[in-house]
Amino acid sequence: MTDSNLYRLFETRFARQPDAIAFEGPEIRPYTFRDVMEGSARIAHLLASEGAKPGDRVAVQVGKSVEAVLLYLACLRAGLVYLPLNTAYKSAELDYFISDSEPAVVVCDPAHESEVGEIVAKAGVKTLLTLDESGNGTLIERSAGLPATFETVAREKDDLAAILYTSGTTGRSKGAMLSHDNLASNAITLHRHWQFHPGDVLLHALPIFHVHGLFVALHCVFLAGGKVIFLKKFDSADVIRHFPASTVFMAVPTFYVRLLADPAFTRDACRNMRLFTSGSAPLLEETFNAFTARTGHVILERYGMTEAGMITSNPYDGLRKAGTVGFALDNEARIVDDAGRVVADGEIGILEIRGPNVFKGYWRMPEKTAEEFRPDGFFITGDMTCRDEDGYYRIVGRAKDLIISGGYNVYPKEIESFIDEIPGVGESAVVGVPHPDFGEAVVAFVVPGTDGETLTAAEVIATIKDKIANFKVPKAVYFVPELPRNTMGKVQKNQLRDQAISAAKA
Ligand code: MLC
Ligand code: AMP
Repeated sequence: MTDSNLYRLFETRFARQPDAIAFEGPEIRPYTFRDVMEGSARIAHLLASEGAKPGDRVAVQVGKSVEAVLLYLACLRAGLVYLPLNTAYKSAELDYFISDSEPAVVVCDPAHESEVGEIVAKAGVKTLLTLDESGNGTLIERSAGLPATFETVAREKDDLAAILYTSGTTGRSKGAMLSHDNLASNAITLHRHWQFHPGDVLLHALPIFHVHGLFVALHCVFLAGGKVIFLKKFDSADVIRHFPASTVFMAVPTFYVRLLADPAFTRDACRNMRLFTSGSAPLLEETFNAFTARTGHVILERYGMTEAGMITSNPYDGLRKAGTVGFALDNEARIVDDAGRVVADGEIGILEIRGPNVFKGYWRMPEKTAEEFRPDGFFITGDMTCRDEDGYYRIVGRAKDLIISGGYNVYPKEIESFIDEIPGVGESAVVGVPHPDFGEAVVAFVVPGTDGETLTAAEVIATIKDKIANFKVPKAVYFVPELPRNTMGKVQKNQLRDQAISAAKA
């Protein structure tokens, strides 16, 4: 069997320069590639000694630290399936992810140990370990004395490397299963396409529990053997301070909006940069143009999703067109109409893709998986797309009822079901409206029930804030006597969106 373990690919680069710096940053000590290899080996030993076997899941909800990255690499090495969870998720959300994925090990922040402990006990998970944002916790204490080498477990191409939950249009989140080859093929493609090289310094300000910050950013720099300047979170002033020592920056559009609002963000600050990429949400043309005017750099916009990593990208050499996401990467792409026929250039349809980067299906949801694939193996992205006369793809909308706020996905159905449970609520509808910072913001419309005359917007917000991740909480709640419906009884969300935009202006 040829070994397709993704870590092997990284290790060839790490081992070439063990004493070079892999990670550094204002809030962390420097880590060499030797530290990365040895630290991940120790954690792999600990996980294996806890009885976690290849194919078992390791669910992780921890703050951003290099140790969290080492934990990810340790899972790859031990053949375990890494399952990162957004730190904003609350108990009810966590409960679902843990009971659905049945992990062998859960790693959480020590501050949440008792509440996660209850969930873990209920789900029958054997091992709970802790890791805080400074890289301390039982995960590190208990692995510290273990051997610094580990025989990386051989994996086949289709063996799972990670499961990332994406919310479902029907409310229940779905675990996208990503194989070693899904991740490796995409990493190799991006490394080549974006011309990564050993001298690269990636300024990393994204969270590391989603595809963008974890796979896209880190895999490119790992394959290059470059260095990461590791920031705990995005802050304009910090980022600007570190640009002169960096060459590459990957961002969601909100980062660029915030940078442009800061007068300290200048052409001079970007003097050593070679690449700025944008994705996870649409980049407004005005942001794209303002960025070029300010810095002289042209943002490279790319498009992707959890289920497939990066799908299209503007060219590294060649015209990067505002409002487009460039050309298909190493996957096939076609745009089809409702009847499944390929549309002509310039016409809008749904983008479908097929290739080595496309995931293996949703965890324990064969029907959902089947619904989202065509018989010939193309995956239906749900993104409304058109291809222009030069072959560039434009994402023009979404067929799926999805809001993307600051790069995070919010599915209205999930929020509506939480709101509907509040006493005094008759029914609700959630829509996304344009937001200057987050691109889109979540707002809710509530029809009070018979017992809901005194219910207030503040009460609705406060009630669901306890239950769901903060970024999903509506920024505004409007009360209406009824929801606008078409003759089929379907809620007319476009009308609600217009209503919310007018209300915000008033
Ligand atoms: C934070 N808040 C948000 C929010 N982020 N509200 C809506 N949308 C968001 N994205 C809320 C908080 O709940 C809080 O509310 C208030 O804003 C301030 O919180 P904060 O923690 O101080 O915010 P901040 O740190 O400034 O975070 C904003 C951000 C962050 C843009 C830096 O959201 C972020 O890092 N986004 C990146 C998301 C990402 O990596 N996506 C990649 C997905 S992968 P309150 O009420 O408590 O005050 C993918 C595939 C692909 O999509 O193609 O890449
Ligand atoms: P996620 O489920 O978090 O992986 O989000 C994937 C979705 O983000 C895609 O299906 C798109 O709707 C959206 N997306 C990602 N990149 C872009 C982009 N550059 N422009 C527009 N939408 C994007």
